Amino acid sequence: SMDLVTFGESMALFTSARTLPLQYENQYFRQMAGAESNVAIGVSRLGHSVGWFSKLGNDPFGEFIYKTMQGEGVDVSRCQYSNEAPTGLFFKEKRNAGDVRIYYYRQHSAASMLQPYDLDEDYMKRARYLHITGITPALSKSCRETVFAAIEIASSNGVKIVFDPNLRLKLWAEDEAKRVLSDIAGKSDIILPGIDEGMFLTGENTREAIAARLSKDGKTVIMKLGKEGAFYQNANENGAVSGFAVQEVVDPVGAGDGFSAGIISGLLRDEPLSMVVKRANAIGALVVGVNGDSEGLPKNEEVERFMSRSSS
Ligand code: CKP
Ligand code: MG
Repeated sequence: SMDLVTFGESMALFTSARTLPLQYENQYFRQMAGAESNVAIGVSRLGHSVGWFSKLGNDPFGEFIYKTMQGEGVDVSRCQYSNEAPTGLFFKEKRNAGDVRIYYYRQHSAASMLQPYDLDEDYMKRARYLHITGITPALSKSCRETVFAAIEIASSNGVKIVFDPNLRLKLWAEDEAKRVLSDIAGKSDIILPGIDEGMFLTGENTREAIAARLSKDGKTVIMKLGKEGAFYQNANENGAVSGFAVQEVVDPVGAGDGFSAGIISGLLRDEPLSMVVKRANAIGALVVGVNGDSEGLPKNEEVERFMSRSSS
């Protein structure tokens, strides 16, 4: 049985080799993207057992993703290839260090064809945690149904659900996103919104008010505040945990997923919540210092070293 199971769309990521508008770029580095696979890689590097699956195109990029996940020590036994549709693509444009823009080529991708039938209930119900992001339900109707089917399996078998809203307004309409993401939040045990996502979901605009709303019914909310750190709340406690100083933000994409990986790892280790959040902050800070969505995800030794050398 797995410490964590997660699923969703991973893509071949093409990062502009230079800092200039994408329409003028003709050289790219191929990397990998996907919030759920980022979290899977992060949690695996921190020493836990992780199962991740998707539906990949039966094409070179699908094989690249599959082998990368396998190489990270993630269980890919439930991952499938489809002959019906290709692996999705994703391009990153660098206008300048602080302005990284993204472009999706993922409509009608293989992953968007995930359906509830693809879930292995026996496999999922034995996990300790299920990680879900708000990207998957935005991909298609069948993906949305798959998310709700997975939630049902988890909640009827005592698997704790960790939910990252990951609001992507490039993928769906605002009102629909609000309705579906609120619905998923209501069925989750641990919610990891950014402050903007917290405002979007609750209509509140202070961290305390957002956290109070989202932590109702025994939930734990851990809200990301960027370089300021995070604010957490559950029925028993709340508090702010300051972030770590970052030398240089090389690439902000993937920081949230690094944070999620840190939270899940800390919860698996049964650490006190303030410590869990502090480690997650450290991991987020380490990820933004490295180019790529998942390349900067650390192993435990590196987290310890970073935390002992930095002041927060
Ligand atoms: O919120 P984050 O910056 O951590 O999320 C990044 C990921 O899955 C990235 O890998 C990208 O492919 C995506 O979010 C997405 O679909 O937007
Ligand atoms: Mg995010």
